[in-house]
Amino acid sequence: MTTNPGPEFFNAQDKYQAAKTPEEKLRWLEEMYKNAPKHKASEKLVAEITYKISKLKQEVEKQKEQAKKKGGGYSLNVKKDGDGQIAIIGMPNSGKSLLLKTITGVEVEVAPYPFTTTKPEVGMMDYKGAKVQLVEVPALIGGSSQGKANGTQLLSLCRNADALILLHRTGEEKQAIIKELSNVGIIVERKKPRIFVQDTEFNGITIGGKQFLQMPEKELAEILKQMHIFKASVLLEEPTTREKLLEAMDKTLDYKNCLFLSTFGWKNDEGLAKSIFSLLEKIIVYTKKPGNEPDYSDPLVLAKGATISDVAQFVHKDIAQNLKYARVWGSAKFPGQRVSKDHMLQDGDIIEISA
Ligand SMILES: Nc1nc2c(ncn2[C@@H]2O[C@H](COP(=O)(O)OP(=O)(O)OP(=O)(O)O)[C@@H](O)[C@H]2O)c(=O)[nH]1
Ligand SMILES: [Mg+2]
Repeated sequence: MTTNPGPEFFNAQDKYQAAKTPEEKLRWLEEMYKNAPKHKASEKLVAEITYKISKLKQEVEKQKEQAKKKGGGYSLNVKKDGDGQIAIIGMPNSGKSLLLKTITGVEVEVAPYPFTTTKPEVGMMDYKGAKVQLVEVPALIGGSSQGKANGTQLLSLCRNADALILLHRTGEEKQAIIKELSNVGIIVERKKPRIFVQDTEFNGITIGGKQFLQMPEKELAEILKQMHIFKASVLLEEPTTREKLLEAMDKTLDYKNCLFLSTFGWKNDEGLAKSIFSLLEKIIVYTKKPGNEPDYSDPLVLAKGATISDVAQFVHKDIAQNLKYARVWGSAKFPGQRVSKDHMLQDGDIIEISA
């Protein structure tokens, strides 16, 4: 019996052999893996590819780590302020300064020539009383991830931010920036895979959510073994191919929410402010004292999933300890319902704490 790979396989193999960087090699090896025949006679071929992939992954990760360390020389990072920091990024002349100026009112230079902005510019956006710090990152270019035009420091600003706004004049510009980000392990166009691998004390690998597994169990165990993981509990919450599993286990990746705006395609309105604020995955809630109106001027900005206990902590530690109950308008079943400490809040809720 022969292994009989198809033309896609050989095409990928040619590209692999011609590839110059470890990233490119990895990409084509993964392509070869996808197109390799999966039967008894080709086991050896597949095992070889798997081995090469795991070696290359290690090499790529090591490079990324070193790139991160190199960036430690000096830093442009902006101290965080407000309820979250969002970096505005894009190629030269993509309209970053105009966006920053329009939304926050900060005086920055907007000009038709490239590289007008040479250092991070900062402004504060108000959204329903929440404060969002916006930082214009000087222009990124093709090659930023290799350190071109201060790229290492600029991408470190991106890594440091809680979320990103990417301005682009064309689809190509957008893709080019996404590539620079992903070269340094910042992923914006997809979410972190919902695949969780946890060490356990028990021998062997247990798998929850097996219906999502898109490879033989033996292969999953084999991949973990190659990473020196022999005891683990694996939980799958989405279709899990080999590529997804490797991605989920890649600790060097940094997933960020990103709003993509076309240079001429945005309008300064409530919708834009809302889209920007929602990048932070936070909620805005208001507190009130018994018998008083809610204080709309001083909202609390909390992480999504926050509970009454979190609000009490914010108000006062002692109150948190002695908290008996709270009343909630909004997410409660009826206005002013009494709820317990672990009641989960929703955006816009009004909370009355009684100690
Ligand atoms: N008409 C129009 N012009 C825009 C828009 N956005 C940017 N521009 C123009 O494009 C040029 C560059 O805008 P900037 O905001 O300075 O761009 P930038 O991305 O900050 O540029 P650098 O700091 O040099 O990287 C300016 O001449 C702007 O007036 C827009 O939405 N509409
Ligand atoms: Mg600018």
